[in-house]
Amino acid sequence: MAPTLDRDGDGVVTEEEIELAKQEALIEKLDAQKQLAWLAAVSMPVYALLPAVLPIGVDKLNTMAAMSDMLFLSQASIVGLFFGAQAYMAKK
Ligand SMILES: [Ca+2]
Repeated sequence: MAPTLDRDGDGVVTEEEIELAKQEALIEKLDAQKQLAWLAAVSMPVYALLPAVLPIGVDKLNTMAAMSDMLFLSQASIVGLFFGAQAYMAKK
């Protein structure tokens, strides 16, 4: 069955039930953003340590090195934007 806004099953969707659904949607969105920021933050050291633990040839190392600038810049941007948004929303 599809999820419904009518939580207590009385057949009526009240203002509180709508508000509750909105808050849950917001929390879900913030959780997803937090996961994304974590993934971005963790991927940087993992990417940096990969050549140390994996037997990677020089050719592939050169390719990884060429990609690392943009990758780190974009991942750091995601992390920075996440914390920037957190600070902005805390001020509001
Ligand atoms: Ca209800």
